[in-house]
Amino acid sequence: MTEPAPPQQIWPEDRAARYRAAGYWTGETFPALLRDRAARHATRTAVIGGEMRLSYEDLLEDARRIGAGFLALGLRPGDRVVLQLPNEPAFVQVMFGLFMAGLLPVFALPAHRRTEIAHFAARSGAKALVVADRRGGFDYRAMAREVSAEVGLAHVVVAGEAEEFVPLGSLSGDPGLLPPDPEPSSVAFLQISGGSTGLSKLIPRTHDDYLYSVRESATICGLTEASVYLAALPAAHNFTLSSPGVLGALHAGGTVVLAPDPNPQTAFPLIARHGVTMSALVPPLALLWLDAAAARGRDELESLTDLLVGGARLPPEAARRIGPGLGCRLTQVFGMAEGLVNYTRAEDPDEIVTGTQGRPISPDDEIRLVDDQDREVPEGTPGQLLTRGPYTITAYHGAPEANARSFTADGFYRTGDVVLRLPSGHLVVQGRATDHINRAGEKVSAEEIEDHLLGHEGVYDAICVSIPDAELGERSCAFVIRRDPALRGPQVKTWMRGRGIASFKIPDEVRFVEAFETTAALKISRRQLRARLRAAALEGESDAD
Ligand code: OOB
Repeated sequence: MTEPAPPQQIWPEDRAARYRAAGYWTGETFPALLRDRAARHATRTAVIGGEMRLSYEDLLEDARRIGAGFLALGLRPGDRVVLQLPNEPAFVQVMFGLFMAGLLPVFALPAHRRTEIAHFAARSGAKALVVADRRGGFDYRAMAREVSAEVGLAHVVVAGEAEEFVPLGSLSGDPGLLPPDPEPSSVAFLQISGGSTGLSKLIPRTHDDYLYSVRESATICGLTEASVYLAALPAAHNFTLSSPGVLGALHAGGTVVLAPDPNPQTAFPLIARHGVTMSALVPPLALLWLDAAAARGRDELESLTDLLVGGARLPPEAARRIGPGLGCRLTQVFGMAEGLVNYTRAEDPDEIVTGTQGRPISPDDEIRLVDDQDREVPEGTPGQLLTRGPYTITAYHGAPEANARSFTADGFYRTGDVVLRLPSGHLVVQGRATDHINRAGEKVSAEEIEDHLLGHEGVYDAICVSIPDAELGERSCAFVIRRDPALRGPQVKTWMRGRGIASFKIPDEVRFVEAFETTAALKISRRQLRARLRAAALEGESDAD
């Protein structure tokens, strides 16, 4: 097998020169950032999780030890390491440990399972995987064993009881052997795309581009040394990691508190105990927090000044309730792991904060709204959002076909979102042009689910669509033509679970149909079929099983 090429992310030279000249790309790198903050804020608290509390100095020391430990295992700068850890201090320690050693984290989410982790490892050419031992009744070591057998990992490092693997606590090496700082224009890590067509793609982000978005995000959101950021959603997700997130808080010299889950019963006491000032949620969780605040009272939320909401559409009526209901300021965030992030601003009038998804971070974020033929739509008309700029990727890693689909010839990323732009530059997300299900902020590719369903011998064909859902925003519904008339919905779901995929990808509903409508002359595309089935489902025409 040939070694996969190392990830790269290249902007055309004229644009790169412009971004440097404008002061966006400063040449800072992640190792340099941590060293600098440890020097400036040595004894301040950087990270809190459970009963553990790390100062900036501690974090630097741990990162150096862990980074050197990875090198001592035989990994070399530039190697990829799939990082799948829950919201615990180990996540931050290992992330910075990998940065210190010039190793590239591939950020998986705790919900990912064998099939997805194997895909990330194979696609990135990862040499190692870092997991927790067991969380929420799931044994990540058993999963690591299966992944390793499938894709041949050289090392599995486990936070906790390691069994036959390498215990995270045992990693050590000579920090003197850590490599020099990486090139600021080199890839620092790989994010996972939400994926609207088929399997998730890998998103290479550079030190230059990511640190620009982190620094500006921290400024826009007003983070300072006094800020305490609660990571309630998974820390590895782009929203929680950088918008402004864990990295924004550390960039500002503030404190990160890691919540094991985002539910009010867990999060509210943490807010009260640690004086949390800011957190970030997807819309369904924001509504849950509102209900909890109404029921429990707002005493525990005294210190909370800012709540960011993003990842999926926040209806204006819900947006209006957040400020008064939680006693804090709402910021809407419309972002994507591929780059572009929009925020409403502190100085925006209320109707902009509640009625739009913000405006871009950078004056050099270029926005184009186009129709199906890539023609610009008239002012004031919704269009498909294309974007390029100083922190939006120009290509996915090792995916030429996806790149041809997802980027224009002149380097704009096709977000798949349909948006309206106000004269003020604020964007209002209207919907999307691609087929994914945004299930409470988790993006599920219709195609990926259909491919799984087609693997079932009792399934002749399947189409997966999104259906509006009061709690989740959207839920997934699979329309199935069965070969086996005895096949039932619960069986299909159980079988899907056995495929080793994140549980948010299991169809919420399975409906059986006799046939998919096709016209006599022209076979209609799966996209058109999805649109028709979605419309039919909304009218309640098919029978649920
Ligand atoms: C964030 O990142 P991803 O990569 O999980 O998902 C990106 C997609 C967007 O293309 C859009 O379809 C949807 O999620 N989205 C929103 C939204 N924010 C994201 N749709 C409507 N309203 C919003 N406010 O989800 C993400 C990354 C960084 C910051 C925030 C969110």
